[in-house]
Amino acid sequence: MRALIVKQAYIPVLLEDLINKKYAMVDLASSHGITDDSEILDSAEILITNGEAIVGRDLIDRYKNLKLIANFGVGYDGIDASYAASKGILVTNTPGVLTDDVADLGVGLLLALSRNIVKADHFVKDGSWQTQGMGTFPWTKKVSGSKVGIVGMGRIGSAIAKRLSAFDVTIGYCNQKPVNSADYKYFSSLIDLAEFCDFLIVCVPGVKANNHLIDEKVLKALGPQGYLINISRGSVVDEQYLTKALSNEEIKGAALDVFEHEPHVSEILRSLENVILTPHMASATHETRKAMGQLVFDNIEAFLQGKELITPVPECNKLK
Ligand code: 8YV
Repeated sequence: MRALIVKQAYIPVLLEDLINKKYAMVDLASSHGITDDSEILDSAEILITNGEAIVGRDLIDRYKNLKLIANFGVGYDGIDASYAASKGILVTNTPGVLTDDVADLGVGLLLALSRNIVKADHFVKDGSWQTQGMGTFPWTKKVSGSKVGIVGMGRIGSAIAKRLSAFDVTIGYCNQKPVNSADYKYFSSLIDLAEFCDFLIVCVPGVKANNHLIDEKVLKALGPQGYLINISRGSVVDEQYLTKALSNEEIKGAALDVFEHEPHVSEILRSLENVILTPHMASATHETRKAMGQLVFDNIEAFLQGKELITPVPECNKLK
């Protein structure tokens, strides 16, 4: 058996079908790519992974003939891309095609959180409205005209800002440096941004430098009337402190699509009234997952045909 491609983590069936029609793929998702099968380890050239999986040095070193790691997702923080590049192994991801969906969910979560839409739905469905009467559902927080802080003004942050501009909100952002094209208020300090805004939306990648970027200090600065929305990576937020801050009402509420130990979410966090939790689904629409799958496939094809990769990660530039 010639194991050309190894599936190291979950990928959707539509991508599997594209690959299986033309190539030999071994499914090692359940063991996260780990195997003792020397035939696979000696011959696999391509590893397919996703945004949540880990492809560290150990795993990379096991595969003696590895040439490409193709990531189904834009975030590739689980892949040691610098190490891969140092061994001449290319890495691709799926930027661009999921920007709209992630931004849409970010805005949807902000609206759901501020207007308490999830609880309002339960209030009607469980008969509370009928028993408690008109006007009994608690008032909520106005979005239009409020202040929004965006942490990370990259592709996704910019798409969120563009959407929210239609709500006449004042947008502030924190980024490594000001973005020239952005007509929004720049903050060099994350604490100042958190103090300024009503809603803080996290849009930075889950790289090591951003680990627990949203910590006790930032949440304290956001304050008892502030809301946090995270659609980037769980690792960016100190989830333990956030849980405490939500329990003690140090902040008003949070909407989270990503978590530190997915799919595990602590019982305390799950039991809180002031949170909306979704299962890392920001890019999970039929249209976008199809586009992501196609992009992974096109990168693989480009690689196998000796053409230029479509979306290599920046670490690969050193290989040029
Ligand atoms: C996916 C993601 O959930 O693109 C990313 O970085 O986290 C998501 O789009 C993931 O890659 C699919 O498993």
